[in-house]
Amino acid sequence: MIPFARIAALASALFPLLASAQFSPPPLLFSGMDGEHLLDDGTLLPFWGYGYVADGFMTLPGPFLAYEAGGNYLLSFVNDSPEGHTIHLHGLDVNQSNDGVPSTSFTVMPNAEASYAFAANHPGTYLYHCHVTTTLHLTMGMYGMLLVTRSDGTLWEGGPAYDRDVPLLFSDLDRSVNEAPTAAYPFHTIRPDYFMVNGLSGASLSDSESVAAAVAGERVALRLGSMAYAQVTCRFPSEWHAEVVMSDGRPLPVALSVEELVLYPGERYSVLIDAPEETGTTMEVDYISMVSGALESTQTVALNTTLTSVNAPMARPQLMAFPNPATERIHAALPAGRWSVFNALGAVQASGVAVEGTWNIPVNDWPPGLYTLRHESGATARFVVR
Ligand SMILES: [Cu+2]
Repeated sequence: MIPFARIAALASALFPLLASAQFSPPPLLFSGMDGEHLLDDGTLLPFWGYGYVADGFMTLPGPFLAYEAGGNYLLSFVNDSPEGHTIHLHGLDVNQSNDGVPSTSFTVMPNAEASYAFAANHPGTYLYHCHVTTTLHLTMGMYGMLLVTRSDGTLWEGGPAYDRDVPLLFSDLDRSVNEAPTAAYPFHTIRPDYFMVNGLSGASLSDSESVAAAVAGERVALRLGSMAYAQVTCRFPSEWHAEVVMSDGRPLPVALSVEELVLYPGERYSVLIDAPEETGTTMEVDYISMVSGALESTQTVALNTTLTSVNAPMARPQLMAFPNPATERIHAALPAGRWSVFNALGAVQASGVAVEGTWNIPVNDWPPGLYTLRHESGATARFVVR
């Protein structure tokens, strides 16, 4: 397999504007404080976060970013919110002025745009997050994962070859904080009560066919990172043959075969697994309170191994919404899974869970304008209502 195809596949899965063959740095991000995240029970929870300017909406977690090792990059964002924010590149070797810590570098004020320069010298798994009033801005949703990958299909120079990256970002939140952030003080009383992998929880996570997907027989690199308050313990099924090979963006001297792996807040690991023939084998993720030691939640990630080629469905399925413009109803051939429609201001206009077949919803009472339909796989379609 051409290693480049893997990076292009990853890139196209993670950012829609990079579906072309050429690997290039991610496009401009924006920060906002008016996001709405669809919870597993169908309610919408306010969040702060990051999104692509070209998309116009934010995601929780923020966009997955991928860079090719060896390059020098600028990560840019525009602050489209009423308060200052930053991006701290957690674990990357940046100089002080690009570190995103307000007191030692700079804060990006409302309506300002800024760039962070970094050299992607060490392939690995990293995180990024806002560093302004970090406890609050982080629990509100201002974080994401960043990968530095190699073009030759190995994890590091002289390291093991593999076929596919599967990023899994663990996080949690306290719903009462997201609903009333100004009442979040004192921060030591924050007690997360919603536990996520890549922003999904409960049935929306365990039923997802796009969170972890591979071709049976592939060597898969699980890119694990934790932004949770809780201690996270991953329990891998024996048929995955899980091997920890990297920690915090550096190779381990010796690969460790594991059935369990503990991640503390801010930690990252790369774990190689063999995608089994059987589809739907599951990894359990325990969230354990670091205050009380109690098990707070167990989330389930199912590995979908029904992919039949190296590119699908990592290549974003193309969504087509019709008729466009729409006046009465909008239709789309939507795969099963959660969907949202965002208006031109990035607010959720409608959301739900598609079962299968042809999806359609009424738009006759919607304000005229441009809307974006987004499926949980990351696929999007734009349409006009008038
Ligand atoms: Cu912030």
